[in-house]
Amino acid sequence: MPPLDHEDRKQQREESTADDPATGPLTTDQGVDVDRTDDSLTAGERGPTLLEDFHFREKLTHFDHERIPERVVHARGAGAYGWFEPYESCAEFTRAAFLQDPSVRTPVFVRFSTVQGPKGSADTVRDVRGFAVKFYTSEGNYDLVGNNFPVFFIQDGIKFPDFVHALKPEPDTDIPTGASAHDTLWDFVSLQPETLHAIMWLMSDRAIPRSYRMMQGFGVHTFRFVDAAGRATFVKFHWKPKLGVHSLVWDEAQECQGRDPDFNRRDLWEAIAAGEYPEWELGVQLVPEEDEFAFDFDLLDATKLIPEELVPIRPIGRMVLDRNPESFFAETEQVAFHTANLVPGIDFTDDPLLQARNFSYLDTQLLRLGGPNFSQLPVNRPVAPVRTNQRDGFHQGRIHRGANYFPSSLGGGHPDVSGPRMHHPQQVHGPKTRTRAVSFTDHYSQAALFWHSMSDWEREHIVAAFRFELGKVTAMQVRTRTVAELAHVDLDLAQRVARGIGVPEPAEKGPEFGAVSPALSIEALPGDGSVRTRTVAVLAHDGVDGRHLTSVREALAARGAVVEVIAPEAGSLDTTSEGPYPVDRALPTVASVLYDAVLLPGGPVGTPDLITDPDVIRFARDAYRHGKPLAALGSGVGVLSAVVPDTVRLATPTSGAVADRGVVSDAAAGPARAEFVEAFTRALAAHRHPQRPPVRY
Ligand code: HDE
Repeated sequence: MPPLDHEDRKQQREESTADDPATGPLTTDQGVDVDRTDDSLTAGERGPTLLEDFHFREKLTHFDHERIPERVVHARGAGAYGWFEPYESCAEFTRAAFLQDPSVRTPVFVRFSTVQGPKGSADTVRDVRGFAVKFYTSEGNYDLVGNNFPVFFIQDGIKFPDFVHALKPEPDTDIPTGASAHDTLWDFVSLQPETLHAIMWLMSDRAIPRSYRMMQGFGVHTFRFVDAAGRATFVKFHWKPKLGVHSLVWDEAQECQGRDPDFNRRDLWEAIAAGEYPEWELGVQLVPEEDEFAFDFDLLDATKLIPEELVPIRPIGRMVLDRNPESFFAETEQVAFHTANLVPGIDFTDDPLLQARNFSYLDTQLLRLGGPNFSQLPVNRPVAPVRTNQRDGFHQGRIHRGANYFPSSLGGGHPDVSGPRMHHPQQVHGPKTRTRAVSFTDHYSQAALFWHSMSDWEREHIVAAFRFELGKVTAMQVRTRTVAELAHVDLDLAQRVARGIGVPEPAEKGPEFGAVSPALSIEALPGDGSVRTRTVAVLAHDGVDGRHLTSVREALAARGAVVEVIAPEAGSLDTTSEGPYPVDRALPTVASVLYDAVLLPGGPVGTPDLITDPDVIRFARDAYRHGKPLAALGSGVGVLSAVVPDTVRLATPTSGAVADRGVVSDAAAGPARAEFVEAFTRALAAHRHPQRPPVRY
């Protein structure tokens, strides 16, 4: 089948470079079999190591050289392979081959990342997430190197080193790791209002995704599609996750950093390993060239989005990730993305941020991957044939044949240059100038658009995030200056933040911005309503009613959720009705922040232990505070109301299956009733229940 053939080619090329340790004994790098690797060659049993021990020297030398520089930004990441297929031909607006035929699947490699922290930092920090996609198309590699926010912090790439220096840890202490809550970042923000729109996103729950599988991706810049006739259309790219957009809450994200610093990476890996392949829809916003100036912002300004209400998103295809890498270093670490990896039919615009990126990515790979031949690494190698006159250099892996110059007659005139036109013949003129376009000077209206488009609970989280971040800033003038900037976005926002951080509330109103884009709220992105891959912790104990465990597990597993039975000790539980039942995890090894929901089954004995167990109390209370679904069955209902007294106000334990703001209970004994399972599934699908009354502990 042609589509699979194309995919297979990518895999076959990788396999040709993979080694098979099962074919024989350990060898040296020269292929010499090794008889013993635990002891060095010494002069006498207790004597010094001999210089001639080539196995020892090779082993140690290679180890000493194992590290390469980590990425200067986006150092920590996770990757996966998959494929992309268009829904229908996009020939109407682009000639890009991979967007023409719905029966052709193009292989992809995707790397998700955090930005600020080093390679060993935690996943669940407040940060932008990178969303970089490499399409191995039949016309060569196309990289869409995006983020999970649709806007960026600066407008011109020449500011990138300033911004990143301010964002990275303070230069004297190298503190904080993976965090933006420190003086230099906020100093920069308070002096550089163009950052404000992206800062609003950074303070929102978008900056703490529940899963890489549950976040949007954006190309950010305006690009150009070019059709076969050479007609260009402006385009913005959007990835929309099938599972919906879901986030953590800040308290949970922080605890997660300690409980499982690999939370997002593990989630991606485990989902793919379990056959739960994450999927995104690719959508485009198209703007005809003649409408370039139809907006009250500049299409070339990467701090602006095009509200979906103005230009709807047109779905054009889907991407599925279905294969984990085999070698983190060889694949995820060595993958080299570059905004200038384009295919005919997709082109740049003059966005000054994009122009800078087109320089930076190649430059950075030369250092990081040690020379100009990194495109030969398996993960970077195109499936399209490569015929180039580039030669030699460090780590040259190709044996080139024929001429190495153009034109050549001696090489038979190969390769010739008969490919399609690579660049759109855009007209360019103007004086050389180092200025910022006037059309780039509005920094507040879209920050305000974002604020006004949030639901109440999203706004509360944003205010809390500003208070947290600015509350950690030691320079009071930076706090005050930032709040003054926020007043230009929205006075209420600025005053609420000011009250929390001990600076005077600004009284002066900035301009009023009334625009709203409902599509920007997380509430507008619930996903397909399924509970697939959501994780449920069942807190059980000896003497539990086994029918609760089996019925809940069966019902939820049938819907694709992952149920884990957790007990104070590992091994198995004694149940009242079903004998011993395996325990998936021991309570001390897990925490509520690692699950999407918590369920308390019942049973005739043992509940007093649970009610007083501090781990159980913390588990259930955390789930409640973090807005997660909480459920109880049989005598578990009493346990729930004892350990989380606030739930009593929501669900009445005696009146059958009751569900209120994500708290679901059914005091009936025996297997979980369908009514209960349905209510719990709905609560789980909603992901979070932020409308709960404030917690008293
Ligand atoms: Fe990047 N960025 N960036 N960036 N970026 C890098 O390239 C840079 C920007 C993004 O998983 C670096 O290979 C400049 C916007 C992602 O390997 C570096 C500017 C967006 C990744 C670089 C930007 C991104 C990077 C570091 C301003 C979203 C990780 C290592 C002009 C649209 C890719 C590397 C991966 C990585 C430069 C701004 C996304 C230094 C100069 C805007 C997802 O080249």
